[in-house]
Amino acid sequence: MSKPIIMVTGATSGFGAATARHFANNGWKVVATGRRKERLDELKADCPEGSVHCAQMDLMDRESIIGSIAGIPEEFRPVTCLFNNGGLALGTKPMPDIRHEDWRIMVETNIMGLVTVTQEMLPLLKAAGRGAAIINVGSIAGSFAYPGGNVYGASKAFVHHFSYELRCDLAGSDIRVTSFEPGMAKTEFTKVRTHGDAEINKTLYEGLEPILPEDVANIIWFIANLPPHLNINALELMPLIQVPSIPTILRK
Ligand code: NDP
Ligand code: 8X3
Repeated sequence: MSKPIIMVTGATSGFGAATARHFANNGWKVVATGRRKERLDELKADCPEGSVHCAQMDLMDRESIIGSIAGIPEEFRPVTCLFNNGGLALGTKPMPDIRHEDWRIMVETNIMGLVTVTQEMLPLLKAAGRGAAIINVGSIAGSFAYPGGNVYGASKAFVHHFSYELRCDLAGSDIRVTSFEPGMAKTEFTKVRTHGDAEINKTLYEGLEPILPEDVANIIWFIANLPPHLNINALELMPLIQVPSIPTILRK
């Protein structure tokens, strides 16, 4: 029997890298995408022979997405699961202390990149038939507002709602759609968000037990391998040390 195939966006780091490794080491084939070619090559070298196809892709560039998908070789088609994971936050400050350019990059990556990959991947997912799945990475930031969340949080609220819209549009097809919405996780996310502050990325998690990339890989594995008649619409995940608290009161 042919092996199932997962396409992972943002496979060069964090959730995406851990998920790509987990699937490749457990009998799936993986189409691994991202901008950093050397990291894609490292991932491929670490995984079982023939299990990974690397496709360099910039989520902010529609032509790059179309070209990468067109270049997926026959032996990595059809695709059973699309893990729409690539994305980022840029900036931690509340308005008006924001950089407009950061907002543009977040919208182009987290929103336009995700919808474009989805559209271009639909024929490959449809061809996989029963059991196909799209897993979109949202965030608790899409449900819980906080100062400095602004466009990042709004982009993840988009991911949640777009996932539900897709469920409607794909009704009657074999494709499941899940919005996966994690809270605090230790990846390179905060380094990227702070424009490269590796120190903050270390100290932020000191003394805490955040979600780890391997935790996410296990959950994506669970979702992708559910019986084909089941669909998790949304899955919100927090580490135990994070709580969904009541809205803040400002007393004068
Ligand atoms: P990382 O920074 O570790 O990984 C982000 C991945 O996204 C990288 O592989 C990066 O690849 C890719 N990416 C970013 N921009 C682009 C682009 N323009 N084109 C292609 N790929 C891109 O962070 P995480 O693993 O934490 O992030 C993964 C997802 O999880 C994101 O969508 C994030 O918003 C979400 N998330 C993270 C949480 C956290 O606390 N860490 C919590 C909730 C959600 P490359 O740079 O090589 O292109
Ligand atoms: C990342 C989670 O709370 O840092 O999506 O915005 S949070």
